[in-house]
Amino acid sequence: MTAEYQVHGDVAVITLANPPVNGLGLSTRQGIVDGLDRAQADAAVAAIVITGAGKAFSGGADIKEFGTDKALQQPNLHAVIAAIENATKPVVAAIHSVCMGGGLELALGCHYRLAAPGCSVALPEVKLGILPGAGGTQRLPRVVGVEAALNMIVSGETVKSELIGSMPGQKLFDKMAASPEALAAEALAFAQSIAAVRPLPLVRNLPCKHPEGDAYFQFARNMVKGMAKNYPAPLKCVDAVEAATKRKFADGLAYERELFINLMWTSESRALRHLFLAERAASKIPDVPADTPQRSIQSVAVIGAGTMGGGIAMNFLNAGIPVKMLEMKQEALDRGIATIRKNYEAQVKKGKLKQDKYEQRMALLTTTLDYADLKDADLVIEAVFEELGVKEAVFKQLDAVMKSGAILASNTSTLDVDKIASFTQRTQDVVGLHFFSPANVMKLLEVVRGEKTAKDVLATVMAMAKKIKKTAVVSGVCDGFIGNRMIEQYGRQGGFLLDEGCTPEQVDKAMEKFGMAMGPFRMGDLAGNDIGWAIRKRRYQEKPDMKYSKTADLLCEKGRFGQKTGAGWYDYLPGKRDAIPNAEVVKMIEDHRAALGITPRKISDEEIVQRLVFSLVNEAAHILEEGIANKASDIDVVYIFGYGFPIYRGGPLNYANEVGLFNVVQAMQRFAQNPLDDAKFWQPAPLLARLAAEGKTFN
Ligand code: 3H9
Repeated sequence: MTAEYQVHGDVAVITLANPPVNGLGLSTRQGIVDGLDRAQADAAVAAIVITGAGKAFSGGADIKEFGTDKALQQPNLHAVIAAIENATKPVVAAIHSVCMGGGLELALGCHYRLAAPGCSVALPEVKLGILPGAGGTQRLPRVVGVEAALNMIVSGETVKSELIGSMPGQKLFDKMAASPEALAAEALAFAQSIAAVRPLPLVRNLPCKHPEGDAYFQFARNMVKGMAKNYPAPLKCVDAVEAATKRKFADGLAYERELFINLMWTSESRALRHLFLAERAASKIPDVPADTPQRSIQSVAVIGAGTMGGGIAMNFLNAGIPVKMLEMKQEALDRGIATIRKNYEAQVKKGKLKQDKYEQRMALLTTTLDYADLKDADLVIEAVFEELGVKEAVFKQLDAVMKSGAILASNTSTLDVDKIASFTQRTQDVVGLHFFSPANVMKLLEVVRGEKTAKDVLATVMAMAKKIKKTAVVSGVCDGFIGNRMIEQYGRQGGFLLDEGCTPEQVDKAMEKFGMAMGPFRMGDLAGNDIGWAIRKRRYQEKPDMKYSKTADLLCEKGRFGQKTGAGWYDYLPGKRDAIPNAEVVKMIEDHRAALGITPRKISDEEIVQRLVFSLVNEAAHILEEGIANKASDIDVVYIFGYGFPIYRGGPLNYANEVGLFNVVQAMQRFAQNPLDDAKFWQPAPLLARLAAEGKTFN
């Protein structure tokens, strides 16, 4: 049983004990009900306290139980809350640290609530694509008012307990404890003080009205509709809270339950729940246990003050870690510093950063032209030109000067990290840290594990990623690692589609309608088409059999490198990012098509989406099978946080699971029949073929 029972004097204390956050799984729910029964049967007990062990009161329903039989087994959370409400002795919730979702709903079912300051209070279900399903939408408005409750429920955002405690007229907390440490003793004393009070107060009996009624909810609905876009849950939250103001409590509760169950079955909720677990799972490396010792990172050096180096440096400055930046020339350093300043100043102007914080961050930044000045850094990250010879020179220098035990990292996006490590005498200290541009904004960090990378280096950089608020995913060494290796196939399909009859605009629109932050051609213009060009030139040498469309090369030959040159697949006005279709580019594509003797055909958006997304899926299956990625969910995390894949689709592999792997393979077999496509590529990866044949998913 994951709830403990103790009696202190005449007060029984039920302690939720289901680490890490006291999720309300079956055994915890059963433990609460058993505790209530024991306390009521014991004549010496006058009142009951429910609290949580460790670092939470409760983080809510056990997310890992969703979709399993356990979630359905009695006592469900409704039954537990009913048992509390119907208890013959007063039940006091002693709340601390984290009180979220079902945890808050449980507390709202208690007769009294005592909260420690500093506790994070939320109904965050909407972030999982659902709504509070155990009375949260019906009880919270009764204790904090309709508007505050709707705000919390629709946003899912956390509010600190002391803030709620200070709201005039709030009835969520009957008392605030003096401190988290004082909570347990104060809860016992409070329980004794109200032990004899009858009738027992119930939140469900409080009134729930909004003075403007219909008008308010119409207004709220309009606001939420604009923001919710592809997510059904937020609008349902409005419906549920409105029901709290218009229906009898029991009817409102039943309506909430119906909405909750319907949302639970949506693909959007499955995607969000998948992503919640995937993001947390990404930080776990199968052969690097959680207790692996870590090296200390007190200072960082960055080689290269370009866009990438500057962005990387900002991450550490933001986290309060001193950075020393190295360049070959003073002018390059000056330019780099000016860019960092410009970025921070833009944040100050927007009110996102306080002036004194900006100054504190800049004070942590120093520069040098001399490698010897870097020697004491705990971590050095190289962000120089993407060419092996240049990397060799840098790593040889680093090997010569850096202190023993320093971690040497390369920000390479495609090059062989093992080769880079071999330029040093300390291959165990070398790792890839592939930041995504703009490095101070994008959440993804691909950690590239070399053949010799030491386990403590991996443990250290994974922990460091958390500190600088990145989501880190480990990739093995291969050309392009997880993300760029997959994007190459996606880009190739984009090229074939142009040859066969599409315009860049049609492809981009189809992908953006699917939910991508940007279609492939707008993305190329943003990243710089010359980068892909350089990679392709290398590929033409290394993989002469690989089939490519030549349109992207023709574009680059015209100098249309993208936004930075004001012209790429589209035109761009100075200082603006709007992509304006260009007739000459369309003509260039048509001429090339004619030169190849291809008669253009009308291609549906569905085909565009399937070819692009399933190309990611097939390459991902190879990546998984080769052990480059540890698990399927890591690949989804890479695509959501690094490539703008729609969150509500949960990543390419989650999407493939939703479509059904059998259907994915069928589509691939169709694409393989197209003589203008690459039939060899469309042979389903063995792993994919096997899973599809067995009726399984990537999970
Ligand atoms: C709900 O309550 C539905 C009801 O309305 C109706 C029911 C009928 N369950 O984030 P962290 C695990 S829906 C199980 O890194 P932090 C997490 O997987 C639920 N496990 O820590 C991870 O495990 P591991 C509504 C959970 O300190 C570990 O805890 N509640 C749950 O940065 C640490 O997580 C939510 O949506 C859970 N509910 O933040 C709360 N929550 O170590 C979602 C966490 O194996 N949770 N875990 O990887 C959070 O927002 C944060 O995790 C929390 C801690 C603030 C609690």
